[in-house]
Amino acid sequence: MNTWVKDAIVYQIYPRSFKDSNNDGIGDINGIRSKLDYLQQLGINTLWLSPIYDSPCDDNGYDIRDYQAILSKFGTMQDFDLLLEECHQREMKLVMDLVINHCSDEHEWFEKSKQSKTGPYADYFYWSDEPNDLRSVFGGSAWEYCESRQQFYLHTFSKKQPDLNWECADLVEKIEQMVDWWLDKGVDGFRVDAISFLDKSGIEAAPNGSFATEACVNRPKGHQHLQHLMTKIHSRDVLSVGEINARDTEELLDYILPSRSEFQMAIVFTPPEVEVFHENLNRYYKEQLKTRIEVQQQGAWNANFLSNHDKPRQVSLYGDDNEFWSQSAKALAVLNLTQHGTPYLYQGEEIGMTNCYYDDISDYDDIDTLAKYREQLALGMSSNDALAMVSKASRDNSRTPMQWDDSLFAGFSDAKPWLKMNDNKSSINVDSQQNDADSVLQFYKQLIQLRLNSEALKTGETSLYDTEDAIIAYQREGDCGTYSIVVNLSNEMVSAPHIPLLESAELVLGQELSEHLPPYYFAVYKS
Ligand code: TEU
Ligand code: CA
Repeated sequence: MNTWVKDAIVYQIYPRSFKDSNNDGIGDINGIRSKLDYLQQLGINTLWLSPIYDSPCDDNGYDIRDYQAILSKFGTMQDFDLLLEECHQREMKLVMDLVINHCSDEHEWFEKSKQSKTGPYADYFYWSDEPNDLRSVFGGSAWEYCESRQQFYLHTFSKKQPDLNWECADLVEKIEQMVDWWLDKGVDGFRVDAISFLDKSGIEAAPNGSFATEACVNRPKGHQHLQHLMTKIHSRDVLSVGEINARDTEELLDYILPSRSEFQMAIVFTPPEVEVFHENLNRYYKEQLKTRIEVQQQGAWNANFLSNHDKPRQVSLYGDDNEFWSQSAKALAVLNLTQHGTPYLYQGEEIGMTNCYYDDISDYDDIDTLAKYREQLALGMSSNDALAMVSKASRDNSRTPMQWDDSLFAGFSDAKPWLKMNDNKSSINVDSQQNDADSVLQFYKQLIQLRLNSEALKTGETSLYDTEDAIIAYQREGDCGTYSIVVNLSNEMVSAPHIPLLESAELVLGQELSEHLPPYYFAVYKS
């Protein structure tokens, strides 16, 4: 693995919501270019862009119509080339989002495949005369009938996202050519989307009513395809991170053990019903931490994150976006930036952006949210209850426009944004935190510098202290010393753990340990 990957601080940008440079209400590439100084001053050295390719945007770009063209609403290929050049001038890396489990039904490959059962594109997708009753992630059947071909095609996600057939050598060659084309342009790696489902051999035998994702998840040929593709990609000086559905540590290690030649690290998708609706998030988080430690002990690297474009905002999910908003945002930052592995920040987490609950379903955009809402109504739930339920886990919580200042559209745009702003933009925004020494933003800057300057926090050994539920405490040991991290991830006062090492350690961040730890207490000690 290239050393820069272990020094990376990755900042995920959801381009549609980051910064709108031409006032059409939609974020764009030139908007990102205008914020490179901000990102560099924050301490970011690597950007990951959610998809910017040409797309009908049924799933906001995760349905690609042309892998080698830029979505016109986001700008031009020339804009992209300038962004890439300006990142490199700043010694920042730029990682793209690679969506190759499926493409758009408007992609040329699908347009041609649906025209003929015998032509050169016939097998680029999964076609069936008599499909079973598999379910798609975004609701309804995972099979859609195509009049022109007189057959059904498989889509694990929306019907506008037909699954690509990785058993078709010609398709795989086309994908590898496209990947090489982006690498030749100088991009610095890929986050690879929904990549646990490439082997569809389990589909026929899948029980009726099961999700297509379950029928295809983490099967042998999927790994074989990945090893072939990723071996080529890793011949370059790149970062690779796979978005996977690992149901246990073994399935996770199958993707990230160096011996597997698949990914350098993984972002593990956790279904909302497991995380968002968990009854004790402290315990859930501690279990996650134990898995990370096991992964590290097995010799694998990992990706640390709390937020992304598919999850609610971390300060609302794990912290407290009300009484202890700032303290809990900082406590979560400590957890995200002091662990083994590459830390991933999601746009807006550095200023403590929160969930945004709309009071009308028509304000929501996300295909997944709307599908789940319809599903609940069909099950007989009232519209109010259905709205309350889906809004808690809605992916739109993390997609509200970035809050740059307290103006009408928060400095994101001069035009009405594509998605409703969060009302708290007047109090939570970059401008108001830039010159506030006690702000969440300034805290992130301090913490990022601490991490960048400490080998122990990047690659040091990790051991977990045995503490009661709300307290998460661990140490990171390296050649340059040992860091001890203590966090009270609750809104209650709790008794302090007894950690002898701290008696001779120096407080680097946070408050001195005392007999009782206040809500969302955090401390980083060095010894
Ligand atoms: O999300 C992946 C994803 O949703 C699946 O891994 C998950 O297993 C599924 O929801 C069932 O629980 C990625 C992108 O991050 C997301 O934004 C896209 O909507 C999705 O893939 C399709 O491209
Ligand atoms: Ca725009």
